[in-house]
Amino acid sequence: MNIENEIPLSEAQIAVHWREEGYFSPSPKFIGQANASDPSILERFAEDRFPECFVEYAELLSWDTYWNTVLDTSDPPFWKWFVGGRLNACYNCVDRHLQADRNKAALIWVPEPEDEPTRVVTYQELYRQVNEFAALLREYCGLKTGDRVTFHLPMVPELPVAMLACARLGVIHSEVFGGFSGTACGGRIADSGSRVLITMDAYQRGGQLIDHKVKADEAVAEAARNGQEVDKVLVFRRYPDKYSSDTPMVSGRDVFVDDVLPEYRGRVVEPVSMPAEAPLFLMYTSGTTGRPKGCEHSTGGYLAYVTGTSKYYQDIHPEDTYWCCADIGWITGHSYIVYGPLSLGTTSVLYEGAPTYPDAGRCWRIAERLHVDIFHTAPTTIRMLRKLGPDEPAKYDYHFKHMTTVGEPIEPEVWRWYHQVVGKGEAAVVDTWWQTETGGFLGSTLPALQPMKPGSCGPGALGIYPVIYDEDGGTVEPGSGRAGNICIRNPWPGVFQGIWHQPERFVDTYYRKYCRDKDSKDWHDWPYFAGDGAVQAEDGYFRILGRVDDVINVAGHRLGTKELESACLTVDEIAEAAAVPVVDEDRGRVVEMYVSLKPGLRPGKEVEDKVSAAIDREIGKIARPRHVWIVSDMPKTRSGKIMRRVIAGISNFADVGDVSTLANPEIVDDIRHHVQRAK
Ligand code: 6R9
Repeated sequence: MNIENEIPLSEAQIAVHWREEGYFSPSPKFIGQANASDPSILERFAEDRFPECFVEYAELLSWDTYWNTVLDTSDPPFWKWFVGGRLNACYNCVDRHLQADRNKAALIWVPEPEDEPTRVVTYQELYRQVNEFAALLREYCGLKTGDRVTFHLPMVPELPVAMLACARLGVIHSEVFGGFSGTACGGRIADSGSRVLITMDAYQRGGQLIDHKVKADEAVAEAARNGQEVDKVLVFRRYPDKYSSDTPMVSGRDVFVDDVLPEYRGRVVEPVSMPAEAPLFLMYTSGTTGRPKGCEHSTGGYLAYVTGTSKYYQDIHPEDTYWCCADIGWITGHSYIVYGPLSLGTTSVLYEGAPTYPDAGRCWRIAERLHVDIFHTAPTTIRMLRKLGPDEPAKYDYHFKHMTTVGEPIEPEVWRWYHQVVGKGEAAVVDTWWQTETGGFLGSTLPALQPMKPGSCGPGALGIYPVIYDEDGGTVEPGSGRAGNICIRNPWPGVFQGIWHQPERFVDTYYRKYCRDKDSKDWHDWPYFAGDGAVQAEDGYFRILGRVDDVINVAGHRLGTKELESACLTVDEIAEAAAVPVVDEDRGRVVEMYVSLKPGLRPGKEVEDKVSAAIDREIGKIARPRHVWIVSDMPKTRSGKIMRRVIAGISNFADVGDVSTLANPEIVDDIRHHVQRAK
């Protein structure tokens, strides 16, 4: 099947355009205590200080050996940061805090059921657990520096423990979001070449104990179909001494962690001193074409970048109680639940369940009880909380000094509710624009120094120089009101090092489009193409409009249209499929699937259900389409390419653009009639 858009379909094209908003300033109290309150920081990170400015971030870490080169640009665009330096990420997140803060909470885990006790993991306890688990990984699993291991873990403290244990050994972890299906996990196991899978029997979500072990069996089978054998599956138990899954353990392969861990009790494993450029982890994300990409993040540059941005943008101090209400299975959780906050020695809260379970007051009760003072979440959660309990925050006695949003554009109206009602008018708000690939924030406001503007993420972060280019590489000037492709002109320490074992795809996807000279060793010739549409106001603030490629951002999760379409094609009856983004009040965007059937078959609810089930199986329930439309044919170009732009226009009640070049223009009215009447 030939699916391509003549003119690429893009979220940015269906973006809702907001008017420019006014500024908001944080309180003098916030400014008085902020980590970045001296405007000289902006000069220290000015363009003429690049790349040395980032030494300021690197100096927040403890190094075994200092670097000799801050930035090596000899092999563009494979930038290397802090070359010659050596460090261990686990040491930086755990060991170095022991002397002063041994008995301080590193993690506070809140299980979903409110009658289950909260678990506090002090830095000393984290040190013990990480060491014992590292010993198990090394001796029981035979893992060594450079090996990959896949996790398919929900939001439990075992996840950061496992991440840090890998980091201690220099083993590359690859966590697959718990909500993804076993099949999706299996594909990632195979791609990364992991022979160990770490999972859990079950977890609580939305009031249910969900069987998770079943997905491990599917994952191992899928990995095997792709040529990768998994010889060990480590299973954590959600409840001690009890197996909470109906799925049998496979003898010789599956083992309960708490059956083997006692052997490693009290063991201490020396942190392995890793080169700054050694990969720390892989994080898979959806791309324009083909299978998900394993984004590879470095140890030194990444850790320096997330530590620096956690300190200055989220204003994390060691004495804060910080809660990022997101899942560690996404980049946000890696950077801003685990590595950034722990590197700064703060207390990071982990919540297992749904933010609205059992009611819209749950988050505010957690905040009140734990004295959370920094809160971080995504617009989709904010919209949901606002809808279900607009007046709930006022009922609870908590006080945030700072709040963050991430993952998708936030509507100014929703922003104002977040600021006034959730933040009680006291909290500074930062809207942070960035990506799995970028490791940390790219666009945001420094909370005490740059005023907030609802709907805009802000200017480039410290040391980041974004620019908007048009399709031909011309610069779109600030204040012109024109949208274009947002790019970053310079490298930065948090940028990913590559796509796991696909260097060409890495260069093609992110650097080819605006590269000025492929033989150049000068970073100025290699802007990073982010794949987002944006406009820049006169004041330099950016407004992100959405993806310009074939990726749909649903409630902050990236889904590739190709992945969705391939899942549909696993259903026998389906001849062709097209996925389009549709603007949705609660989730930002949702997916609608258009499918056509093989000749002679009749449309019906049964086929629609099969399509939804196939997406659940291949990707996971988060990708489930809002609607499956069965159409008699797809709008196509004369060369047979499906025009998603036209379908997206219909689904969004928007202009479908010029259809005169279609091979079958009459189908447009047919589909419009069918779909718009039913909506
Ligand atoms: C961190 C994360 C990345 C895509 C990105 C963009 C969208 C993220 C945003 C935002 C508007 C923000 N995005 N933050 N859009 N405002 N503050 O979300 O990573 O899952 O890789 O998604 O999300 O479209 O390209 P990831």
